Amino acid sequence: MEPTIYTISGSPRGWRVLLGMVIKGLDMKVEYLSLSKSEHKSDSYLLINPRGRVPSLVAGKTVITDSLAILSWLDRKYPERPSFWQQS
Ligand SMILES: N[C@@H](CCC(=O)N[C@@H](CS)C(=O)NCC(=O)O)C(=O)O
Repeated sequence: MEPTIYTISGSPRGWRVLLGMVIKGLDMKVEYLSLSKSEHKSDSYLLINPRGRVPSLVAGKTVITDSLAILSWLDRKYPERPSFWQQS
């Protein structure tokens, strides 16, 4: 299943993940939640992240609710262009 990133426009932690996607050359689905409508506190989003925070990644049964953990997961799933410096 195609990974989906949930974020809010202007979220610094969301930017962190979107920037990581750009660095890695990934074109993934991004769902923008409305801050003014509190969509990050909606019942449906709280099923993804009970803390009601963004960003989150959903890929099949995999749900990750922290920006650095998302970047780490993306690096393992798409290792071609690593985000993190690796010692050889
Ligand atoms: N440790 C989390 C922090 C996530 C976080 O605090 N996100 C903020 C936006 S940058 C948020 O969702 N704030 C909304 C709220 O707390 O209601 C991460 O790095 O992903």
